[in-house]
Parts: sequence; structure tokens; C-alpha cells
Amino acid sequence: MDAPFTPWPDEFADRYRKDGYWSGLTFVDLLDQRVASQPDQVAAVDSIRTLTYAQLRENALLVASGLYENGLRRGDIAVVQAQNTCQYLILMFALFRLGVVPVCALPAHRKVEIGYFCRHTAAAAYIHPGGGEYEHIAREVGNDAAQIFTMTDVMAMSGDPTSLPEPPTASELALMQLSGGSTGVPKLIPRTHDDYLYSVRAAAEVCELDSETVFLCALPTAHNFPLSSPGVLGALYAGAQVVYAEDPSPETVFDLIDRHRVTFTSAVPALANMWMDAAQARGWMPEFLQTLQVGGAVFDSERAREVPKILGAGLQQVFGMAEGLVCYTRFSDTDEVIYRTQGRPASPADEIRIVDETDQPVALGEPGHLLTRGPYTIRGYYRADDHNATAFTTDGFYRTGDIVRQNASGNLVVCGRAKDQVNRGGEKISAPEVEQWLRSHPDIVDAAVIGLPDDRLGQRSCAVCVTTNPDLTAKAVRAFVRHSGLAHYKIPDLVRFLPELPHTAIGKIDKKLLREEMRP
Ligand code: J2J
Repeated sequence: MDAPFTPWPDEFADRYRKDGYWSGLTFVDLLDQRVASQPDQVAAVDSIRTLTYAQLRENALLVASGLYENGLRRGDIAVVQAQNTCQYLILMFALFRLGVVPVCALPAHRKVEIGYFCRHTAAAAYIHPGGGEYEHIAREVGNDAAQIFTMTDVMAMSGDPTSLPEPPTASELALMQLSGGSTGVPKLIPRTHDDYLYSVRAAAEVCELDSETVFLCALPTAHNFPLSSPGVLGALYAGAQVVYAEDPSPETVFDLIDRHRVTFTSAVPALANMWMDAAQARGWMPEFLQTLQVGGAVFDSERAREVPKILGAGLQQVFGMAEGLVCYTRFSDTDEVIYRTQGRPASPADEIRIVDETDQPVALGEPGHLLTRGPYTIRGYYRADDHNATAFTTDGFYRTGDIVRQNASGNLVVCGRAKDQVNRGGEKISAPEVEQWLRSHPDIVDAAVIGLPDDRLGQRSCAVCVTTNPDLTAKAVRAFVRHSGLAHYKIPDLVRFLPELPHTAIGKIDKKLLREEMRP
């Protein structure tokens, strides 16, 4: 059996502890501390609930004891499909308390992804939001998870918190994030309390959050960016208030920003553009918003410059990954850095290397492959020994698959991507994963998925198919992917047909050439 997770070598772990990056505290301790110092301050609000820190803890303990009575135990894994609500926050802290490790699935995941997560982790539970589509997924994944609960089931659970066993220690897993990936199946990213809490603390410090901060969570809360960079957990670390937006539309978000005097929020470029267009069209300008973070995909530098003018807020660019490393521009940086770079690592202990095809360092300022290692970057994916052998260097650097250059100020500029992935407005699509499904169509002999430039999304996905059936239509191909049970954002935006795919000298599909040929 593959090792479930690759620990940091002792010499690194010892150093991260000695230098104070790993505090030995867990998210359970974090909440206990906040409750001790500010029990009645609001921790989170959504459209129906307001939770103080004390209520968050109290509810989490009740749910934890209920889940415990239902048989969930420390070290178990629960696949959790979240929506942006206070209930989700309660559930996360209940799971932290039990030491049950949530897999942070996205609301967009469908039966293929959920079934896979459940099987691959031998999940003790699948917890979903309830409602038609999720009930359907729950029926389809059936026996893949030992137990299935809706969020309503879980919130109605309670037991005796005084009989809960010991909470986990900081070196145990806190949660699993998901990789956008560039392989056939999504990879699971195991994060310990030590490393994740450090990434959250470092983020809260870089972003200068304090108890006056009001953080709006408009992106799907399970994603690493709005959860930890500094996101929801960073806000709680700072004793601040979280406001959940159940959808990211300008109508919902603008109203929440005004009503709750939001000071800080995060968006992917496509969303930031949408908000800016809508704000201009309505002549709306937020009164208290200080910072808009934009990350997850390349943000056009001209648009970047317009953020303060249109939203009256400062811009912070964020370049990060669920595997660990997160870079930020700093508030005191020059305009040149803020608008034209993706910032620098959050931690002085983050190590980066920019290398060529043979892993040799490139000259300063030249583009190369980004490798990274540090106190909150994983050393291996969950149960993926084979993949880990190539995704990490022998000395433990993670191969990000990003092409970057580092300018004289030390900031990184993302120039491209070496990994076989489409970044559709921040949603990552693994090309091989979709290709594998396309090839399972009886009429499709070969397929390649590529990203094409798109004004709104940055990239949209295009499937180039070789078929034996001259009557096969783009619509039918898209419908096939939809019905296969993959998350809908993976359905190709465009489908093209070619008699054959171009290949490189070593026999790989020549995607560079395809991208040029398919360019609109
Ligand atoms: C270009 N590409 C970017 C940026 C990420 C904070 C912020 C983002 C993520 C995230 C995250 C980019 N410009 N500013 O987890 O904590 C692309 C890169 C990267 C990949 C990671 C966080 N910011 N990217 O986006 O795991 O290709 O994390 O390797 O979803 O997104 O994707 P993901």
C-alpha cells in the first residue's frame, strides 16, 4: 500500500519547530484561544446565521460529539462538499476537534470526483449539502463511503462533549486539499495542523489582518485561497469576522460588502473583472473595502491598475497553490511590483529554485520552472507513490509546473505553465483527466484538451477529437462529458475535430502546435 502521507524529514521538522514556524498548536487550540479572549465577538455570518466565537466552538463540540456517536474516529477521513455557510465552519471545527480529516471537495464536483475521493481514502463518511443534485451524487457513490450524511443531518447531531476523546496533535493531518492536477485523477494534498496553521498565520501577518477586519468569502470556501490565504481561517486567526457570500454575483456581493462593512476580500481574475464591470456600470463604490486580493490565474496588468480607481481598494496579487507555497505582493510595495508581479513567498523559510529542463538554475531574471520547498509545502501527495517520484525532486522540492521569472526586487512573475492543465478563470482542469473520458467514447479514437485565450476567463478549454464517426457533433461530445459525471467546469467549451493529432519528435501530442492551429 502506498504511504498515506510523506512527512518532512526530521532535520526539517526540527528546524521548523525550533525557528517557531510550527507552533505545535492545532486549529482546535486556535479556536479555544479566541473563545478565551473574545467569546462574544462575531466570528462568522451568512444569510441566516450569526455566530460568535463562543457559539462557533459550542456548536462544533456538539456536532463533534454527534459524529463521534455515529462512529467517526480520529484519523478517519470524511469527504465534505461545502457551501459558503456558517454550518460548514461549524463542521470543519467539529472535524478538527475529532481529528477526522476532511477532504475539501468543491460544490462543483460530481459523482466521478466524489466517488474517487471516497474510494481512494476509504472514506468513513461523505457529507454533502443536501438537495436534488447532491442527493443524486450520494446515491451514485453509494457504498464508496461508509456513511453518508447531509449537512442538515450533521447539524442536528449532538452528544455529550465531555465524553469526547483527546483532540489530535499538531503533527497530524488537519485536512486534505485537492490539486488542480495534470494527471488522470485529481491528487489529494495532505496538510497537517502544524503546516496549515503556519501558512494561515503567515498570511494573516503579511495581509495585516486584525480584529477589525471583515473578510468576505465569495469564492468557494473549501478552496485553499479563500480558506487559508489568509481567507476564512486567517480571519479567525486574527480574531476578525467572516462574511459568507452564498454566490459571487455582483448583486449578492455588493450588498454584503455595504451591509457588513467588508474590508477585505479575494477573487480570481474573472470574478474581479466581473465585479469591476458591474461596479462601473452601476456607479457603485464600496466604502470600507481596503483590499481586494486577486489570484489563482494571471491578472491582466492593465486591469490590475484599475482596481483602486474602480473599487476604491488596494490590490494585492496572490500566486499560490494548494500544495503549499503562496506568494503575495505587500501593501508597501511600489506600483510596479503590485501591478506587474505576483509577489514573493509568505515565509522567510520558503525556498524557491527556478530551473531549466535539466534542473539547473537559470540566470536571475530568466524564466524557468519553479520548484519549491518549505514549512507549509507538502513533501508528497496522499497515497500516490508513483506520481510523487516525479512530482518532487529527490531533495524534496515540489515541481509546481509553473514557469516564472524572478525580477531584481525578488518578486515572481508567472510567465506560463509547463503542466498539462487548463486554467479556466482560476478553475484548474487536468487535460489528461478529460482526455481519458473523451477516449472512452466509442467514436473517439484520440483526443487532446488545450487552453485557448479568452477575454473573460483568461483561458477556455478546447477538446480536439479524432473520430471514426463523421456525424459526431460538438454538442454530442459535450453532452457525453456532462453525462459522464465529471464536474461541469471540465466540459470543454469548444470541440474541434481533426483527422489526426500532431505529434512531436518523441511521439507526444504536440499541444503547442495544436494551440496555434486552434487559435481563433
Ligand atoms: C498565475 N497563475 C496562478 C497567479 C495561482 C492562493 C492563491 C491561488 C491559489 C491557487 C491558492 C496564480 N497568476 N496569481 O491555492 O492559496 C496557478 C498556478 C498554480 C496553480 C495552483 C492560494 N495563482 N496560479 O490557485 O491549487 O498555475 O491554487 O500552480 O487551485 O494556479 O492552483 P490551486
